[in-house]
Amino acid sequence: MTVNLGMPALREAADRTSTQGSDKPLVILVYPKVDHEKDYVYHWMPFSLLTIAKALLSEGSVDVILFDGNQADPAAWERLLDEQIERAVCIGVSVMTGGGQIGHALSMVRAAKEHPACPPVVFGGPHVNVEGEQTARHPLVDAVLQGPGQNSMPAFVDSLLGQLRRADVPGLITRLPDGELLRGPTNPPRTGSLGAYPWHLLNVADYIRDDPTVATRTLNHVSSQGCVYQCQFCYELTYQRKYSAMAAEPLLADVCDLQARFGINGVKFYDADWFVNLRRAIGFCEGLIERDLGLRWAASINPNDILKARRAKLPLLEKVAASGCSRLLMGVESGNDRVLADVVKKEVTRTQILDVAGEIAEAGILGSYTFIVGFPGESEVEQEETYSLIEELRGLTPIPETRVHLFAPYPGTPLYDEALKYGFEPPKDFEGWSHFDYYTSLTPWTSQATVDRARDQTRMRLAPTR
Ligand code: B12
Repeated sequence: MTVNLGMPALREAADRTSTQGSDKPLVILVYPKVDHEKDYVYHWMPFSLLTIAKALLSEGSVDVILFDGNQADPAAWERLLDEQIERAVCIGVSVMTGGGQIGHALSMVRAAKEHPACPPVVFGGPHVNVEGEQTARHPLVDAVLQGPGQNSMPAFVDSLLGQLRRADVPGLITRLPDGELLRGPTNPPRTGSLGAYPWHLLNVADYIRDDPTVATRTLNHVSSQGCVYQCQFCYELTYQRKYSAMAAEPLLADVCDLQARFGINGVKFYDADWFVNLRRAIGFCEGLIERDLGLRWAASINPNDILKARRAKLPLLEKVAASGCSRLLMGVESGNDRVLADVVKKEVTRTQILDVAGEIAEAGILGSYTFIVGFPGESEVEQEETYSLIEELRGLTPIPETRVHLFAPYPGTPLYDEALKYGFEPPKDFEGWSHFDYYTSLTPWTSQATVDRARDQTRMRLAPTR
């Protein structure tokens, strides 16, 4: 949903930055719009930028404005530029591969560069982390920062303020006048410093959703970065950032704070895998039960987390259910054991998947299972096994959600290289990645029939359950 941000709303946005009268240099952080399937309403808070803003603000030397292209339109961007660009020391733009985000980012940067006072524009985010050099070569991009922005962005700003040499900015790649690339030192994969975000930079109320699988006033949250599993299609593997998570107590404090400030009654976690640390998970559940906040929540889980909890004799799902968790999202990927073991490296079998899904249903939690069809080299018989697994899972109560994705080769992942061998032709430049539309077939071996069937087998709960 695009909210047309009129003048009063923009004024409110300016107030949120608390920058009036401030003579500090300004950093403008931008999360460009993501294009979605029709009727998609879940435009969540840009945690990438909140994390970076928190690091910048903690140094105390700059002001920050955060502009979310999913909430405000191009006219609001123009107005922001007119009002603030003179004071800006740089514009930081976050992009992931696909979803049209790169195209929207470039339009916004083009508009900014029409202002004579436009400061350097620096790109970061998941796409940049894997295609840094290609991005840095685009004429509208002044620099890129690879890796966690909480490390690199404050250093980049210091370099613009003359307090650090450019060559010392971690993760930097920038074009020199002779066309050569200057590179800073490697940005350590250390992340951390999540939580207690500078919420005042956003109008948080705009992000609260009535989510039929969680609660009427649900807000998203990201409480960890990185993952410990090896799924061969996943970007996390490539990025190789060290897994780092907020401990249970500060996370509970964050949730309580959000409830007190914004009256939320649900939290949906978008961590790659919220359950990597089982003791943290149980600590969080116990804390919620103790505080009795009346909150419902949802998160992502790897089937191995449940198997690990069993081996460690931890009452994981019991606590999870008792604490108000209404939905668990699990990437199952395939119903075929060869694909699971050799292609995806999921580290579980079909039998184990059925087993853990049964346990989730018994705990009364809605399972939401995602699958991928069209892996390079996957046979029709193997795909049939995915659909038969979906049928078996649908026999559970509560009836799980199922979503079938088409395999999309994301750059940097092991299966991307495999896809190239099978004839996938990648976009040739930075701009080309913008048209990488994951809802359509991206690979030459995926037929329209495969696409249609995947869509047909995608069944999500769209109507409120209460
Ligand atoms: C929330 C989310 C979304 C939200 C968008 C958020 C929003 N505000 O609306 C929605 C649901 C819209 C979304 C959609 C998609 N997403 Co998404 N999404 C995520 C998710 C789950 C969390 C992102 C997040 O907040 N992370 C936490 C923050 C703190 O970390 P971060 O984003 O990595 O940011 C850090 C660095 O990258 C860097 N950084 C980021 N931006 C910037 C900017 C600057 C200037 C600098 C210096 C640094 C920097 O610093 C940050 C702090 O450390 C991630 C997976 C994950 N858990 O990270 C996937 C992820 C970002 N999505 C991904 C993808 C591919 C998509 C889709 C394009 C397709 C899909 N399969 O889902 C779709 C778009 C659908 C379409 N139409 O095609 C991939 C991106 C891979 C890639 N190579 O780009 C990820 C990584 C999932 C994965 N594991 O593969 N997504």
